Amino acid sequence: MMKKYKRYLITAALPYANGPVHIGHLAGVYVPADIFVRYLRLKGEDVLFICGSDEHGVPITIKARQEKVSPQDIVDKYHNLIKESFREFGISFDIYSRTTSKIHYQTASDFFKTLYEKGEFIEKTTSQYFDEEVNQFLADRYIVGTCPHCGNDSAYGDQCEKCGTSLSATDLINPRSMLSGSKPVLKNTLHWFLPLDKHEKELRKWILEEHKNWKPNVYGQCKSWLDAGLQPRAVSRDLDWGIPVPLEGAKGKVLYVWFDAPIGYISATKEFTPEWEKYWKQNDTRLIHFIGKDNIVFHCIIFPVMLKTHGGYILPDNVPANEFLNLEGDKISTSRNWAVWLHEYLDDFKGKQDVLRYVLCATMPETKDNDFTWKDFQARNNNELVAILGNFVNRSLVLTHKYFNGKVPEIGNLNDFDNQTLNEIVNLKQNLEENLENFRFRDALKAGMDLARLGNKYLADTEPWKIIKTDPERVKTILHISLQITANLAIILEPFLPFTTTKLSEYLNLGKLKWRDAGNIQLLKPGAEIKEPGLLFEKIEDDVVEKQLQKLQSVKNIAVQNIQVKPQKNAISYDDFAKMDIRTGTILEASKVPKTDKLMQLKIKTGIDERTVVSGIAGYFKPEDLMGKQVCLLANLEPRVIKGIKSHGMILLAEDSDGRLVFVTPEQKVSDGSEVK
Ligand code: B3M
Ligand code: ZN
Repeated sequence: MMKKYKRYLITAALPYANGPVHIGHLAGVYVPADIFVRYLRLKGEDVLFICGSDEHGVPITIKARQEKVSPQDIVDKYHNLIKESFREFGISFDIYSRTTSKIHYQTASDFFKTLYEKGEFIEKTTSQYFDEEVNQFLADRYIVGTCPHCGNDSAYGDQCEKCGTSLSATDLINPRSMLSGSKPVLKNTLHWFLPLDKHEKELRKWILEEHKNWKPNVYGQCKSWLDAGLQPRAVSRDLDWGIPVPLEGAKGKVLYVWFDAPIGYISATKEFTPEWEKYWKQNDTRLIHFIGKDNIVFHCIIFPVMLKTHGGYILPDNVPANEFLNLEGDKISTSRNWAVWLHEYLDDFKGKQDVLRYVLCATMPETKDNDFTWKDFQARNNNELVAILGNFVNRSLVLTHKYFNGKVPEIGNLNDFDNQTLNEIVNLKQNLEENLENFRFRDALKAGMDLARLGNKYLADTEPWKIIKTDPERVKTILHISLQITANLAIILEPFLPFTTTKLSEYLNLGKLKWRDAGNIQLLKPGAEIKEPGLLFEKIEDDVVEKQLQKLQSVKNIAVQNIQVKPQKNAISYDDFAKMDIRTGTILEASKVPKTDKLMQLKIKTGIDERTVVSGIAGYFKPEDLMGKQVCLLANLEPRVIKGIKSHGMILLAEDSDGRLVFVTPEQKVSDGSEVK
């Protein structure tokens, strides 16, 4: 059972207000958070559910430039769209605030000032790229250049999206400003750094010793960060969009978005209740952050350091981050419009919020990335929601109206099957409870659906419609038990399917039940009237799914039409080309480079020798698929050390317009070392 806390403070990651919410956000963060909060409320717990729009940061300024509007216009548009679509989808925040609110500006500024006055920051002057044409320092995403590791010429100042290496802007070869295209110059600028390294020892104890119960994907990522050694982290930026650094002489500098955003949880709580400190400052509050895996370091390392340094705040008891959801086998991408947007789903599938809640929970990427397909969406709706849950509820209520005038019949003598069925109701409730309390949402939902399966089987095996003429007393008992099961479903499925269980409770004339009522086999009294049921779910036909698949296909087609084939590079002489020595080779071994997302270490037989090559392909291929593959290799590229590994050469790959990487290989097998001319 959960450790007893007086109250719960549940936060959900603040979505960037530079675009709509999609199914990846929902499966990763908001559906699990809402399920957990609804469960706590059903248990009668004192719980606050906090969220809001994250309205600062460079992505918003980039979007504003693209759309030739102000950043405020962007955040106003998307904040309202996001807030409304969450409401319509039943994500039951107590408050959905925003980080451009006055209370947030005040709270974040005060928070920074407290740390500053405690002397907690390191003040450091660093040299940053500055665009003299637009007279502005360049944030990492505003600088592009050639990646020193893989040669990608559109690497950003903070990361090369092709090989995944994290970079600092000064690593880039031929850096260019995204604002003016000009070559930026390095200029000194003062910033404030949070000394994470100073807290490494305490963090190791707090996480690695005191929170071994955190999900393995979260615990593992924190351990990697700690083992790699923490560095001081800048908490300010040279930007004109954000919360101004509240210090004299800090003109043109704002709080780094990842410093200000988590404080948004606090300011939103303040906005919601004057009793906010009870939730944030008392140890009998359980704080839980629901986030996606890309936010783990900010919620498990950086924000806790901020809270501890400030003093007086509690720390999160758990951070059950989910992995990512893909769509039809491809990564969801806002920029490529490869997504199922929540507001569009709500338009296309009116009244079917619970179908999506159900599918996203049943396929939730709890421990590894998972895939959403429209075919699976249709199958789960038709074969599970309609055929099991809807069918069972419908038969129980319709037969009660048909045989007993819509009144709950008396229960008679019970046989073994009856008793087994009644006992199973309690077991399934306990199973669901135990899974939910351990953030195993898929298993919890399965336990809930197993109760509907139990009811379906009970009716199918007792066949009341066959014995109504010969043994109406027996039919009374069967339908009495079936109705008690439907009443239990109305409670235990509420966290997952709130719209459906509201309807079911109305049909059964059940008042507002509590979690403790589940497992009770006398929720409905004999003689109580129940309503004629409507259909809880309806079949989704092939044409509905086809329409969604066509919508995605048209996204793909537009992407193909918009292919921006890169302009040809400057002409070179034959002699320049002749200097390159390209050979065929065979991959003997392949393994991922630890602590990187996309680097692979390869051992290649080149006919000349066997050598190590590091390549940015781990995000595209599995090591086991590469063994024995013949490749082309630029053999005489000067060796370079990448993540501590000496790499001798470069594998040749073709990058398709949709970002896929394909090996350039001879069309027939040739001997290793064959020259490519
Ligand atoms: N705005 C969401 C993201 O990284 C980020 C979360 C902030 S929670 C304080 O997609
Ligand atoms: Zn790269």
